[in-house]
Formats: sequence, C-alpha cells, structure tokens
Amino acid sequence: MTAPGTAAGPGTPAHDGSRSLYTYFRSSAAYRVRIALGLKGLDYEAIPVHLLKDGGQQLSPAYREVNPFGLVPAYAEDGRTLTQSLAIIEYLDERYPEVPLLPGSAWERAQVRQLALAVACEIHPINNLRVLKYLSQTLELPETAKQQWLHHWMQSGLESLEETVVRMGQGGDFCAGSAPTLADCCLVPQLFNARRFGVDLTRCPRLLAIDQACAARPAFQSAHPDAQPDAA
Ligand SMILES: N[C@@H](CCC(=O)N[C@@H](CS)C(=O)NCC(=O)O)C(=O)O
Repeated sequence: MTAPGTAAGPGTPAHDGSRSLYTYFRSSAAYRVRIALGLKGLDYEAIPVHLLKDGGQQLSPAYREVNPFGLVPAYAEDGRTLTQSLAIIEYLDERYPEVPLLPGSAWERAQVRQLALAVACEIHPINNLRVLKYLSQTLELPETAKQQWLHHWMQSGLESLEETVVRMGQGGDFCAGSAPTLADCCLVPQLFNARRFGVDLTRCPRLLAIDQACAARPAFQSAHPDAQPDAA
C-alpha cells in the first residue's frame, strides 16, 4: 500500500520501495511522521497496525519484533527500523534536508523542539490509549472519571502550549514563523485528538489559527486520519 497524496513531485526523490511506516490512521504520533514525510515529498509504504482489532495488533509478538514498546509509529528504511516519532522526524530532516523542519539557528531549533517536546512528553503520553485502558480496565475508573482525566491534562497542556507560542512572539502563520516545522507536525495531530475527545480549545486561539494555516497545506491534508487507507 502506498500512502495517499505523497506521490513524488518535482525535485522529490522517487519512491524506491525502501521507506515504510507502521501506522494507524488515528495515531497522533504516526500522524506527526506522516506530515513530515508529506512536507518533504517522500513517498512511503504504509503498513497498517490496528490499535483496537485483535486485542491491539501493536501488542502482537510480530509487531513487538518491530517495536518492543508495542507502539506506533515505527519507520523502516533499507532494512533498518526506528521508533519514536520525534527521532524519526529528526532523522528524516537530516537525511532529506531539502525542506527543513528545523530552523537555522541553535536558539530557534531549541524553540521549535520545546514545542514539539511539550506535545510529545507533557500532553500526549498521559492520554495515550494504554494509559486510558489502564484507568478503565485495571483501576476500574468510571467513564466520567477517565474523561475528566483526559480533558484536564489535554486542556491544561494545550493552554500552556498556547502561552509558550504566544510568548515566543514569532510572526507568520505557523508555530515558529512562516514555514511549518517539527512543532507544527506535533501540534496538528494533538489538536485533532483534542477535538475528537471534545476538549475545550477556546483559550487556544493562536494554536487554532496555526491549525487552520496547516490545514490549507497538501502535506497536512494527505496525512489527516480521514485520508488514510486504513481509516475505519
Ligand atoms: N513517544 C511515542 C509515542 C507512541 C505512541 O504512544 N503511540 C500510540 C498511538 S498515538 C500507540 O501506539 N498506542 C498504543 C497503545 O497505547 O496501546 C512516539 O512519539 O512515537
């Protein structure tokens, strides 16, 4: 299966069959990598891993051979495998530097990484599927308590992120200026998640404006969960 909307364009390396992404349409971590691949015009084979079917295909012994953590995404290239979306995106940025996802100066790169890490380390992990499953199945928290947990951590995290972006004070349509970066690759999937769970985003106007600017770009459109071949 070849991912939609990532056909090679002018100046783009042709798909040589060597890039594969283990992905699930609604995985926000896989969504980050799909955006990065799209921004760089890199075609890839999408290998679907259904997080709910068969008790979670990510937990199967076969998939744990790919990623011992039992999480998507995993990225394979030339017979080697990488996990962790941010490590994958930074690898892609170094290996295929034509459309940079990190800015020029050390300070600016650190600013972009602080936003990406805020999503990947502070907001996303505590609301991940396995955490929510543990709350409901092991701790037997009622659905309302689970929802309260999710809304609390996602909303407070996104509001702090909004404040961080505003304080950075950079103009342009995106998190850090006039071109999408690693930070936008992380923000957009997290906002998709927040909307999916009905989180109140009214105190995040700057993030919502950035999301709108991203939505106009083909790379973000083709990476969207609804555009994935494995979308239910
Ligand atoms: N820090 C990891 C997070 C990966 C992750 O949590 N993936 C989720 C989907 S967004 C997953 O596979 N969840 C399966 C589960 O919780 O069982 C990354 O950035 O790649």
